Amino acid sequence: MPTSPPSTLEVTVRGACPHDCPDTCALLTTVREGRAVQVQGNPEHSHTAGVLCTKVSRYAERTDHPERVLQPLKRSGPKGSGQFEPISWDQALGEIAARLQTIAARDPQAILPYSYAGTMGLVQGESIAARFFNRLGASLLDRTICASAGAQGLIHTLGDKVGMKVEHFAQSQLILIWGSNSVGSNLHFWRLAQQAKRQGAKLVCIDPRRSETADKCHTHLALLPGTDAALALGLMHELIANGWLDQDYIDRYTLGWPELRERALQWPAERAAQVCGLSAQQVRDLARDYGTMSPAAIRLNYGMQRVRGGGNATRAVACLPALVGAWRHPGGGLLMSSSGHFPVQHAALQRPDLRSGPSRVINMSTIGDDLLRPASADFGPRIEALIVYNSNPVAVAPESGKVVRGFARDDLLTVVLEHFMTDTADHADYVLPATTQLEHWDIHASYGHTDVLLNRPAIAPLGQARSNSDIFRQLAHRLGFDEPCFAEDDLSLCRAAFGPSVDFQTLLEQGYARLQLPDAPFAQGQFPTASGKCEFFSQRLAEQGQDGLPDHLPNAEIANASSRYRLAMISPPARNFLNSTFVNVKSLRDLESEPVLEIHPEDAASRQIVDGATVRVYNDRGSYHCKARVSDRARPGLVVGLGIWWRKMGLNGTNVNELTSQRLTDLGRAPTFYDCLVEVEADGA
Ligand SMILES: Nc1nc2c(c(=O)[nH]1)N[C@H]1C(S)=C(S)[C@@H](COP(=O)(O)OP(=O)(O)OC[C@H]3O[C@@H](n4cnc5c(=O)[nH]c(N)nc54)[C@H](O)[C@@H]3O)O[C@H]1N2
Ligand SMILES: Nc1nc2c(c(=O)[nH]1)N[C@H]1C(S)=C(S)[C@@H](COP(=O)(O)OP(=O)(O)OC[C@H]3O[C@@H](n4cnc5c(=O)[nH]c(N)nc54)[C@H](O)[C@@H]3O)O[C@H]1N2
Ligand code: SF4
Ligand SMILES: [Mo]
Repeated sequence: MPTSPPSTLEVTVRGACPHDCPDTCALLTTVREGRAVQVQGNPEHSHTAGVLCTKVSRYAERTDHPERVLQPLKRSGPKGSGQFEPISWDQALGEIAARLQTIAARDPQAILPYSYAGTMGLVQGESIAARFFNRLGASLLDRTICASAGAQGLIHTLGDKVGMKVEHFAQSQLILIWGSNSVGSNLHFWRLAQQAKRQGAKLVCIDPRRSETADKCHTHLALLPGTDAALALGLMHELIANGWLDQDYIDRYTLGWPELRERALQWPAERAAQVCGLSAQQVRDLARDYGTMSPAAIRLNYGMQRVRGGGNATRAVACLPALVGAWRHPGGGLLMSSSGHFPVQHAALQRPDLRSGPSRVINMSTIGDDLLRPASADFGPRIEALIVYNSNPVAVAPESGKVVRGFARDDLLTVVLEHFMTDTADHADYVLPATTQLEHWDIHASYGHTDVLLNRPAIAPLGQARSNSDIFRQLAHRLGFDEPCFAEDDLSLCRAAFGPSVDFQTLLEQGYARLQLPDAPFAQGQFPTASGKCEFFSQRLAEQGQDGLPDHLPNAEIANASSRYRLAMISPPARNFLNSTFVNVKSLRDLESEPVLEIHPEDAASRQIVDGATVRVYNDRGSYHCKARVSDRARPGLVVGLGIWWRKMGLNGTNVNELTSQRLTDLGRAPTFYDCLVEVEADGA
C-alpha cells in the first residue's frame, strides 16, 4: 500500500530570484524527497511580501522541464542545425581546453566571453568566469545591452546609480512612472504605487504605449518614442515660468543652474508638445502637478533610454527632482537603479590583476558586426572563439540577421553554457549543461531595492549539470591556471562579495540583509558626484567633447513624408517572459499565445490589415512575420512588437530583433532597440 512520505522529508530552502528584474525577490523552495515541488515568495522579506510574479511561480516547472540540457553535447550537424550528440564532461572539457589553448597561443584576444544577466548572481555571473578570462588574456566584453545609456546618464548627473529607497514611494503624493511598464516588469514597485494611490497619490504614466500600467494610472502621456528629453525640458520651462522652483535647494546643492535655465527657456510647452506628439496643455498640466504636489517621485526605467538620445534623456529627467527640491523628502526624488548603493567587491570577485596587460574591448551590442569583421589594425584579431553564458545573443542582440550569420561561421568555436537549447545553443559547437538557481549557491545585489540576498541550493544538480563557476574552474585547471583563486568555492565567493559591511551571519540565517542607508539620501546634497552636487552641467562630459548640459537628441530614425518606412517600432518585454527566458515554458508561452505586433486601427486600416492577420514587418535590415493585434495600445504612427520570442518559435524563424539596428546611444555605447522604423503589410500582400 502506498504511503505518503513522512513530513520530515519536506524542507524549505531560502533563496533569491536570479532574474534580471528590479524586484530581486526572496524565494522559499519546498523540496520533497530531493525534488523542488514549489517555489514561493518569502513573506518575511518586506519587498517580496510573499508574492512572486507568474513567471517565477513556475520556476520548478522550468527547472524540471523535460527539455533541460542535462549532459554535455557536441555538434554533429551543420552549424545552427541543432543536431548534437552527447559526450562526457571529460571529452568536452578536454577538447574545448585544447582548442582554446591553440587560439590563445596565437592571440588570446581572439577569444571572447559573451555573458549578461541570465542570472544576476555575483558568483554564477562574473566571478570565476571573469578570473578565467582575465588570466587567459581574452578580449573584454562591454556589457551594454540593457542599461548603460541610462546608467551613464545617472552617473553624469547624480554621480552613481543611486536614488530614492523604493519603499518610500508608498509615501509619495505624485508618482511619475516614466518609461516603465511596472505592472509587467516591476511588480513589487507597483504594489507600493498602489499603496500611495489608496492614500490619495496621483499616478502618471509616460509611455508611447498604453501599457497595462498606463491603464491603471490617473493620467497617461503617450509621447513619441525618444522624445523624453524634450518633455523634461518643456517641464523645466514651465517650472521656471511659474516660479515652481526650490531656489534654495538649487543654490545649495546643484551645479550649472544658469546654463540649464537658459537651455530650458528655449523649450516652451508648445515646442516640447510638438516634438513629443502631445498637446501643450498636457505638458502644462504635468508641470503644474510636478511643481505643486509634494512629495513628488519619479520611477524612471530603462524603457526610455533605448534610443539615440537615451543618455541625454536620462540626464534631463534626472535634473527634475533637484529643481523642485523633491530630494528633501523620503517620498520624493527619483529611482532608476539602486545598484550603486551596494558595496560589491568587484575586484575581489573578478581579479582584474590576473590580466598581464591591456586588452581590446568588444561591445556586446554590436556582436553582429563584430563576428563578421576581419582582422585589422583597428579591430585586432578576428574573433575565433566565443564562450557564451547567462545570455541568448542570437535572440536578444540587435540586427539578428547579422548575429546569425556571425554565429553560423564555420571557423568560429562556440561554447554555450545553458539550461536549454536556445537559438544561441543551436549554433554552438559544444553545449555545456548549467545548473539553475535551485541547484547552486549565489549572492545578489538588486537594482530596484537595497537588500542583499543569499541563495542556497535547494536541490542537487540535475543530471550532469554543473554551475558556471564549476565549469570555469575545470577549464582553468585544464589550461594549467594554478593560482589559488581558482580553487575558491562558491560559499567563500558569496562571503567575499560584499566585504565586511554586510553581515554574512544574517544572510545565512534569514536569507537577506538590509543595507544601512539614510531615508532621504540627498536631502542636503551629498550626491556622489565629484562636486557633491547634482550636476546639471557636467564638466566631465564637456571635457569629452560632449554637450555638458542635457539636450533633446532626436531619434536616428524618424518618419517623414518621404520615408519608405513610416512606423516607429518599439519592442518592450512581454509580461510573461523575461527577455527571452521562459519562452519555452509552455504554460507561460500559452499566456502570450504567439508573437504579436500591436498596431493602431488607423494604421491597420490604411494597410488593409485586420486583427489577427499574419503580417510581415520589415525594413532594410530584415523582415519578421507575426500576428497583427489591432489596438489603440499603440498610438497612431507607432507599432509595438512585444519581445523577446525565440526565433525558432516565431512564424518564419525570426524575431523582432531581425529589424532593430546596431546603432549606439549618445552615452554608454548602448543599443537603440526602440529607435527603429518599419513598414507593415499583410503577409502575402
Ligand atoms: N515581465 C518582465 N519583466 C522584466 C523584463 C521582462 O522581459 N519581462 N525585463 C527586465 C529587464 S532586463 C529590464 S532592463 C527591466 C526594465 O524594463 P524596461 O525596459 O523598463 O521595460 P518595461 O517595464 O516594459 O518598460 C518599458 C516601457 O517603456 C516604454 N517605452 C518605450 N520607448 C519609450 C520612450 O522612448 N519613452 C518612454 N517614456 N517610454 C518608452 C515601453 O512602451 C514600455 O512600456 O525590466 C525587467 N523586468
Ligand atoms: N528588441 C529588444 N531586444 C532586447 C530588449 C528589448 O527590450 N527589445 N531588451 C534588452 C535587455 S533590457 C536585455 S537585459 C537583454 C537580455 O538578454 P539576456 O541577458 O541574454 O537575457 P535572456 O534572453 O533572458 O537570456 C539569458 C539566458 O541565460 C540562461 N541562464 C540563466 N541562468 C543561467 C545560469 O546560471 N547559467 C547559465 N550558463 N545560463 C543561465 C537562460 O537559460 C537564458 O537562456 O535583451 C535585450 N534585447
Ligand atoms: S522575476 Fe522579478 S518579480 Fe518575478 S520573482 Fe523574480 S524578482 Fe520577483
Ligand atoms: Mo535589461
